[in-house]
Amino acid sequence: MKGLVEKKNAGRFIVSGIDCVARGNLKDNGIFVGDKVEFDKNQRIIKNVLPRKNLLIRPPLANLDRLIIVVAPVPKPDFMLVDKLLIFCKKNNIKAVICVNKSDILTAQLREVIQNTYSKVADIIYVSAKNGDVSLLAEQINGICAFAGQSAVGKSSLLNAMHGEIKEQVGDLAKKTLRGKQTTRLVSLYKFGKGYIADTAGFSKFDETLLQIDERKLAQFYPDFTPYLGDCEYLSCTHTNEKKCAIKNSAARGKISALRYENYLKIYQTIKENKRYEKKG
Ligand SMILES: Nc1nc2c(ncn2[C@@H]2O[C@H](COP(=O)(O)OP(=O)(O)O)[C@@H](O)[C@H]2O)c(=O)[nH]1
Ligand SMILES: [Mg+2]
Ligand SMILES: [Zn+2]
Repeated sequence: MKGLVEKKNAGRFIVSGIDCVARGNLKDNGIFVGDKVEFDKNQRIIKNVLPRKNLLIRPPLANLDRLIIVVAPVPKPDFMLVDKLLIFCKKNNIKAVICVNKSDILTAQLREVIQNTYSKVADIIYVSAKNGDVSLLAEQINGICAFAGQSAVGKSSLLNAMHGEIKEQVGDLAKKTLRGKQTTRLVSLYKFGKGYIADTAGFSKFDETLLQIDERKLAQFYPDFTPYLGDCEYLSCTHTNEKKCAIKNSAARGKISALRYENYLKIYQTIKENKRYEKKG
């Protein structure tokens, strides 16, 4: 039968609630939390790993479906981080959801900035862990989900607030573990609503994903640029300083968010410089 690897520790795996080991010909380090596997329930043996939609290195996690990118009025949003996470999601076939927490102190102005910047790029939801206003977030938990975002935006608070929201399903959800008190690098999946939440310290290595992207293909990871890409004068347009660049001109006319475009230019340069450095070094 088929199951999901929910936990992994020292050669043992929890597959859909059942303690298993891997069949002899399967290497333990080739099976990841999030893997869908074929296993023998009675013998408690994993027989086969099914094809993955993605595999992340840090955190070590397979088949991530959704990344909840949390931002808040305080600390001041780091839109560059959001943009990088969005590229990471696009590259790895992960659905991105922007979750604006601390709605209780959100100004109309910041709300407008967030809408103008991201409404064409990701689903945006507004919640408040403080007010227990988290039902929109709970509804978003579908498939394998993880949280990302700056420190102190309220990720732990949101998980705790949702804990109350979905009472009947959380028997398995260890509150303490989700608070990030775990010292190991191991990831576990916790059943939550219609899906799972990956209990992970964060996405420390997503910058490496950016380096795997050719800077000349970077614009392909910007869904908000897509409608205009065909209008650049040159097929090989880098969308940086070409005169008749539809992306640059759309950003100047406000059809594309100026903030998104500025960050695109910075990320483009970073990738390019890092590559030059790698070649030299
Ligand atoms: N005003 C307000 N404060 C919040 C909200 N959610 C969390 N906080 C506060 O933000 C701070 C950081 O929260 P925490 O959950 O530890 O953030 P994390 O680092 O992302 O896990 C704490 O002082 C929380 O009380 C909210 O919805 N509204
Ligand atoms: Mg936390
Ligand atoms: Zn262009």
